[in-house]
Amino acid sequence: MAGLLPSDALFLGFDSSTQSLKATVLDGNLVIVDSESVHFDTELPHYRTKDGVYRDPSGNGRIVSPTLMWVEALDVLLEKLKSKVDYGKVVAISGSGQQHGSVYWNKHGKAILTSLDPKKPLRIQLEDAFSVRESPIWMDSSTTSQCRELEKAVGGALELSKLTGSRAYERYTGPQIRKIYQTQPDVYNDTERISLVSSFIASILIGNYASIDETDGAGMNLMDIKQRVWSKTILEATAPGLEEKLGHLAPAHAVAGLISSYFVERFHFQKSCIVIQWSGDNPNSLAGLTLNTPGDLAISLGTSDTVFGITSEPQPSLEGHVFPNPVDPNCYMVMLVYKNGSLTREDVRNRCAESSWDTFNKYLERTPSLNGGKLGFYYKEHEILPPLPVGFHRYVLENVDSLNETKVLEVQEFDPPSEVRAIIEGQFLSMRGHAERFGMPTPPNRIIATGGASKNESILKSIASIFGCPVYTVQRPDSASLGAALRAAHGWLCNKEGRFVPISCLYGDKLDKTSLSAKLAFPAGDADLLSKYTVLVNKRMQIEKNLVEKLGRS
Ligand code: 5FX
Repeated sequence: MAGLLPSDALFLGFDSSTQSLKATVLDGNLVIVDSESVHFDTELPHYRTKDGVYRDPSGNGRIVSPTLMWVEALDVLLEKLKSKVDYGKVVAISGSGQQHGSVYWNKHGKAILTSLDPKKPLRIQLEDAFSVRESPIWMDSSTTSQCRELEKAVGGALELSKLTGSRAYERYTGPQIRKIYQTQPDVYNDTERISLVSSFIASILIGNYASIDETDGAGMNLMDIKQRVWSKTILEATAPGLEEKLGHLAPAHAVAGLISSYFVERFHFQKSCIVIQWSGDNPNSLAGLTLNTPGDLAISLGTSDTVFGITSEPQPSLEGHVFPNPVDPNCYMVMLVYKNGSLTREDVRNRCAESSWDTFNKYLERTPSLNGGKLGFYYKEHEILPPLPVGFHRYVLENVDSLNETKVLEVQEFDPPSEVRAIIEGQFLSMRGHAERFGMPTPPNRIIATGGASKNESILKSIASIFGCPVYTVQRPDSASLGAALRAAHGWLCNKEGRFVPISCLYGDKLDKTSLSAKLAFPAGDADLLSKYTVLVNKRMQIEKNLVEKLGRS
């Protein structure tokens, strides 16, 4: 804006997420001009994924996705978008990838990438480029022993967190790489380069291996978060020769490379179009939501639910994650992640609300705040936070309204409307409890809600009551691809100026004229109700602690 971006230029942002590949196109005024998506299960049914993934039926927690499906999705998406968007006007591209997922290029990977034939689709050319055809993704929970080994190598979980921003998590890429090295040494030895989902698609776009960016790199348990370099101690504890397979790190606003001739010839992109480093989906959402004030929180409601904010003084702990901020090298983002997000809400909707969001919302509106003391814990997948296995747990707290010492009774089931309120209150009480414990402010200044479920007003109202702050929404729930398009514009500007430029320069005081502005959806809930929820949060955290002691992964 303010003349910093050419008015006739376009900026293209992708989001390669768990269930789909999306694209958002911004013009030089930061207004969305087009968007498109490819849904994996329905548009690429030959991969036979369910929700974009394969779950190991033996229940060992292994969850992967077919790497080639992501490639074919790019073929299909670019075809779909070409009738709507003049690719010749796109001056910069960036993207977002589900965090932590990894791709293993074999010894032919680079040669294949650098000689793509524009007459053929990508999928058939990349078929033989990988040493393993199925990529471990963020939903995987099969690497508990590798996590403990990495923590031990640096003196414990807290030490690993101080060094890398997180204790070891099963879905993190370092433990995943170690598991491949231990269980499939041939695959590991045959691997020339390891990419994250983000750097993987950037590699295809530039026709060469793209660097991993420092922000998504922090989701691997391998990077020294302060120095922003690979930690030699942890690399050695993970697998031999790993540094070479990872390549260099790069800041998120840096240029990954020029678009490859494949896309120039096949889709008529201009030769000078640059690809800005791709990053993780949550960091891109942070950018897309223009989060820039400590005290603002974002809640992203998608396949995973995440809560994040920014800080200049991170204090990594045993809970949550710290990543470099993708649009401000001087500060960090802090984040909590829940695996049981939209798919678990949908499960309750299907079981209790006639598979209808209207009925679900009617039940939510009809039941009282605090749910008469009915508290539920719903883990359809092994949960990350808290680390609990698949299972549903329901309790009734007596006298919840009077704030007296209550008796807690475990029960087998709730009536359908109470079950609906129990999952929604349960998810947000947990977010509030863990966000407070992680040092995020309470009540926050404001919450910006994004992701598919942020369209649901009944859910937003519950967030405003439980957190006691106003809730804002953005024009479009797909903040990750929007954030990627914005980062494309930001990277383009930094490159043009030859120095880092604060991202706010792009919109100045004209944010409300762009597609990035947020609007008030609900004011803060009332103070009396907030204090009752405060009591309920504490009770819930106590019950959760007991569950973790009884059933939790260490
Ligand atoms: C973040 O740490 C996560 O694991 C998830 O939010 C994934 O990024 C979802 F794609």
